[in-house]
Amino acid sequence: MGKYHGKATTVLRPRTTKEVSDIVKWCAKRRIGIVPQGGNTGLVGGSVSLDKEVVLNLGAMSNVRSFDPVSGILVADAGCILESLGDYIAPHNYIMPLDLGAKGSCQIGGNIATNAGGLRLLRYGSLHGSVLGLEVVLPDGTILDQLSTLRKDNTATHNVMLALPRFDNILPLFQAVKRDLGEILSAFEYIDRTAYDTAVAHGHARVFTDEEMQGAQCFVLIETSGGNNDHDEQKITELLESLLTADKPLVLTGVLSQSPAQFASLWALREGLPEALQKEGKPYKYDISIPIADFERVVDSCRDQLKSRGLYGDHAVSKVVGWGHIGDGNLHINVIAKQGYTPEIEQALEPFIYEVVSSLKGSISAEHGIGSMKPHALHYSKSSASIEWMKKLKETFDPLNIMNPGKVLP
Ligand code: AKG
Repeated sequence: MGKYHGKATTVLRPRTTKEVSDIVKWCAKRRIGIVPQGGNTGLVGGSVSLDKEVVLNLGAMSNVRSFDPVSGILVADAGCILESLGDYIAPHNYIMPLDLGAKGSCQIGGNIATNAGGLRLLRYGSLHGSVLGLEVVLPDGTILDQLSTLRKDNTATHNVMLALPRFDNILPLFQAVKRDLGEILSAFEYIDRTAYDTAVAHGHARVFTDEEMQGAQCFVLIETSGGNNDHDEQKITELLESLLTADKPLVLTGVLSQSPAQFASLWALREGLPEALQKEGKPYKYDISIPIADFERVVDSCRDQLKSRGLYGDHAVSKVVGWGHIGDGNLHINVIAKQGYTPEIEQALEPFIYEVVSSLKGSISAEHGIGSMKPHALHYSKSSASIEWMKKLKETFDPLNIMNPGKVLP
């Protein structure tokens, strides 16, 4: 994003837990701040040194320690890349219970540290629910070994992309899909029209013909992951048929992937949204949770807010787009500043967006975390009592405040 600029002069890349512990002990003794860093794919400046702290990069710790194909328990170093872990267990018919666009670079330690949400939260729940144990180096250098073990899953995946004539159809559609697919539904992703058009403009394969696109206001990408391929395929095919032949159809049209390549291509469009938008300018990113029914209205209100300040147009903000995970009420808003970040645009957006979120009793950080971007705004979605207890917890583990100072807490 080019938005956060680290000030570290030193990056350390330990290869073992013992080396991490030695580094932390050494820093604790001298009260040197440490910024733990995984794949550096975060969007809120959480893994960037704000004031010359040492960066402790886990990339050189990338061994799988063990995998038990019967229980499905995987024990891996913090620096293992999410996608590599997926590749490692795939021959045993397993998948990781987490998927996100950054999977080719992000690391499992960072995923767990931030409790990353991603595309399959709907099916597998919060990542922390899949973590059986951790080996942790505490801020005084002590190694806390709490590794233990997990469960089994074999999956068959399919996906379908649907074009909708209006946003208001999303909620009844989500209800119908949940009813018809039940437990095999693993993702239900929303993409607004501008986001879809941007992805196609930057090279993603178009899913619908020009004719089908007429009147399409938004899109939904649905994925199933069940245990029986024939059964799952039948269910998703029947779902599509019933949606297309309904008396009052909720969708204009839909495309069911017919091959692994097409399955991947539908996901590539969805996962490629951040990169496509980045090609158009500097993105202001808001990762919020609000009631699903308000997704479109909130994106529109951001655009109106910029227009009211004369900041909408090629001279300032060229696009305001929304997409997200319907199942979790998680909306990603990207505001594209064509000529770069400016204080005027930031002041128009903040605290405006945080106030809107607060009025809807939502969260200012659905899955990206607080990092260094949002500590000042934490009070919009956490009570002062919660913040006080968060501070007490932090003090308990890290009394010297050397672990990632300046992040999360105001
Ligand atoms: C997603 O696409 O699901 C993300 O978490 C990225 C959101 C963004 O780039 O604003």
